Amino acid sequence: MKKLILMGRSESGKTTLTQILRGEEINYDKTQYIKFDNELIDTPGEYAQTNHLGRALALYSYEADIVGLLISALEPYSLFPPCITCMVNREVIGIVTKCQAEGANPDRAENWLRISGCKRVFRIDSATGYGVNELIEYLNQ
Ligand SMILES: Nc1nc2c(ncn2[C@@H]2O[C@H](COP(=O)(O)OP(=O)(O)OP(=O)(O)O)[C@@H](O)[C@H]2O)c(=O)[nH]1
Ligand SMILES: [Mg+2]
Repeated sequence: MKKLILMGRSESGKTTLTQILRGEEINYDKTQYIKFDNELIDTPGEYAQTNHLGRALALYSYEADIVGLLISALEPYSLFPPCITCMVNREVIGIVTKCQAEGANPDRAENWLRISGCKRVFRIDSATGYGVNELIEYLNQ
């Protein structure tokens, strides 16, 4: 699998997605620091939510093959500015999480990710498994 780094606000579902991709049981585990393994880099939401820490994310992206920007379909606004993908020289994909949660608005979240520069956007729901296989196939290509 290509090495993926996940970025997005707290509660956007980064850690849950890493658990799904590793085939682990889902257990809530607040991310306190940037966590590396062979195929995944999980980051705390606070890095995306804090201006000076956000710059560190751009540097960490060079440890990965692909950058995943996450927005939950429940989020009321996007943290990612327009055209932010040019900050890194890695492929950047968008991942909309919580697509099947009550009140989800995946179209709005996908639109924000496209404005930020993501050419490819995956829609998933880690609670139901919706869309996860498509993402795994893509990472294995
Ligand atoms: N329904 C639904 N719930 C999800 C999904 N992804 C995550 N959750 C839930 O959302 C909450 C936060 O998920 P996390 O994966 O811990 O979020 P995170 O982005 O890692 O958050 P930080 O570690 O704080 O940055 C947990 O209660 C998850 O069970 C999803 O796709 N669908
Ligand atoms: Mg986390």
